[in-house]
Amino acid sequence: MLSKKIETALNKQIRLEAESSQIYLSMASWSETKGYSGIAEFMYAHADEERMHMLKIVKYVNERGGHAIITDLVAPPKDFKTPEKMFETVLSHEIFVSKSINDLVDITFTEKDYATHNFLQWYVAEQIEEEATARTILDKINLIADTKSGFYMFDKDIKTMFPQDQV
Ligand code: OFO
Repeated sequence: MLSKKIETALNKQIRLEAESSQIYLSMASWSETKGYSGIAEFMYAHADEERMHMLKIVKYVNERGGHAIITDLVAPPKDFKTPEKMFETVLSHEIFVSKSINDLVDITFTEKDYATHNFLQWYVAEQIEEEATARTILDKINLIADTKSGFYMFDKDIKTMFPQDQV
């Protein structure tokens, strides 16, 4: 049985994962309208992955005798200016999510909930991957430094970096 404190913290994380999914869905849509088809595919896949992160917690909370709450969500931005700025947002968002997961892990210690601690280890590892992917993409974008042909190659290349490859 989950303590109230853990249940509340996990519900907060459910909402954050759902909002992450919406942010990446909005990025996918923006990219598609700008003709960045590779980036759009990457972002659609990333949005699905975040939804899966959310669902895993929903099921865990209910399985442990809690109640996973599905709430309204903060609307994501709809314009991301440039792919570079967009991926900077991805990186800072993932750093924010990692901090939230770390705070959750801290609570499992104070609540002595080692099952939830164990459950969260998957997310700890996943966040390392997600931050690394965002950094790699930003490095690639910086390397091509706005050349049209370089960007064309990058947009093709990113299709091989789908987030679900890491799962
Ligand atoms: Fe990209 O974050 Fe989920 O966990």
